[in-house]
Amino acid sequence: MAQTIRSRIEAATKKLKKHGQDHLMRFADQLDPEQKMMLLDDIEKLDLELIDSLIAEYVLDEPEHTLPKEIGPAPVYTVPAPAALAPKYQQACEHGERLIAEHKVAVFTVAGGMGTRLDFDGPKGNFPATPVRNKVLFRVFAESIIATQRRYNCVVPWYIMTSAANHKETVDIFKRNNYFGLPSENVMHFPQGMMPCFDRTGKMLLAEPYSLASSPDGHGGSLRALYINGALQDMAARGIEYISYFQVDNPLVQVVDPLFIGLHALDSAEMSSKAVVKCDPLEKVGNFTLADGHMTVIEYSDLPDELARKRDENGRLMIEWGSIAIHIINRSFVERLNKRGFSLPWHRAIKKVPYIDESGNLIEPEKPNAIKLETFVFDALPLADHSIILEIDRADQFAPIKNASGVDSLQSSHKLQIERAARWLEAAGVDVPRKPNGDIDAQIEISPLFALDADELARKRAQLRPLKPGDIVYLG
Ligand code: UD2
Repeated sequence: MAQTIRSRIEAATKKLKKHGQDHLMRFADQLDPEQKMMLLDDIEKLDLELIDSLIAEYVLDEPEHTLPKEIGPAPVYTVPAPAALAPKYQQACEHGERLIAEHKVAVFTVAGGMGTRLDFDGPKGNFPATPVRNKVLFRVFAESIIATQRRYNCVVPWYIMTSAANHKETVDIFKRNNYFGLPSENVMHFPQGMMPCFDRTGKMLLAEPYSLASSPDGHGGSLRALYINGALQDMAARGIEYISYFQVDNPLVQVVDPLFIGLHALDSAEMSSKAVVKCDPLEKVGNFTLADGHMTVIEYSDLPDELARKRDENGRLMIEWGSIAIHIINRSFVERLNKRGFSLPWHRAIKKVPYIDESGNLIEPEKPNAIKLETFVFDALPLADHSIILEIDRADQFAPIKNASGVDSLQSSHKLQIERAARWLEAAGVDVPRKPNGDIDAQIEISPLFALDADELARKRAQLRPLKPGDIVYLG
């Protein structure tokens, strides 16, 4: 055993030296056997050839984002349906419902991010998100899945991508909560890949004398993680053809949308997206464009302000559609990408990353000191043979919780959740009290188990009572 470890250390040191990274073995002699194994496990997983090329391209150099030559507005299915397309929307809705009922649709949540902006300790999916019952995000999605299964008398399996930093805790949360009411065999957790963090000279950093500083490889890593962790095989065995993809931070997401799935399937698309009209030309969302003929998202940070503000002759923004990170992705598309081999472009971010210095001290940097590399799932859009975009009403489906305060915070999300519930009640004929400034004068929460949409709520009109100012109402 001791011999094996010694020879592994020698081999790792030799390999690292060749790539100028042997400082990672600096403390190896002082580690206990278990720690030595941990360090070796980290290092033996590294693809040092790939890392060398990433360092040259993205760490030592800041690659300039080159915009595609021709950028034009992306075609979008708008809502409500334009008169000429009303029959198609109707047909799509029915087709989507059939695909759901035939067990061909799975839900996929990416929950591997670190959630640092939220200042919350633990997996973001465990963040209390709803305004009355403080249900955590995972419970909200689980209730939507249960309600969908009841409505269509089907099974909708749920795949959840975690990361090394939160995998165990996420699985424990599901176990402690009895999988939020879902059968455990229909819920699968799997971790995404990790990427080492680099200092500005391209050296990998140590988080401990026995482990590398690393971070999740971005939600683009989900396309590989689905494959290497057996999720795609599990889907194939269940007959799943369509993956309904969304981020963990949005409690208003419609986890499975028949219209979206139907339009995507009728148009033989491989990866499609939902979009909103941006509320500001510089809103911090990805921008849908047709770039050199391919559906493409340009992240807000890569879009020059001048282009973001450009308007056509009718005064409309040329690039007016924002991505809210909701997609339908064909299982066969992800399989094809993985079998043929694919790579997504890397994006670099400079962040504060604690590290162990040459003397073995833990340094907590005050300023950003390290480079993290990530890939983005929407960079797979141009690889799809065909892609559609469906507009959604932002107020109805988008209330993300990303920041501790201000824009996209718990406070703004609560407000949007309550306003949606109020609109659904008003549409059902229930009076909702408002303050003089128009704000809703009540706390309202509607569980997806009570109503998945406004129409379902209206059908339960007989169970609804009028609201008084200051009421706290939970419909569950
Ligand atoms: C994302 C989109 C932005 C817009 C917005 C809508 C990017 C780069 N930008 O911004 O265009 O659509 O969402 O809300 O995506 N995640 C992982 N693993 C990772 C990194 C992230 O699972 O390695 C998950 C994370 O848990 C979260 C989601 O991806 O659910 C969003 O990640 P983010 O917070 O980095 O992206 P954001 O909100 O700035």
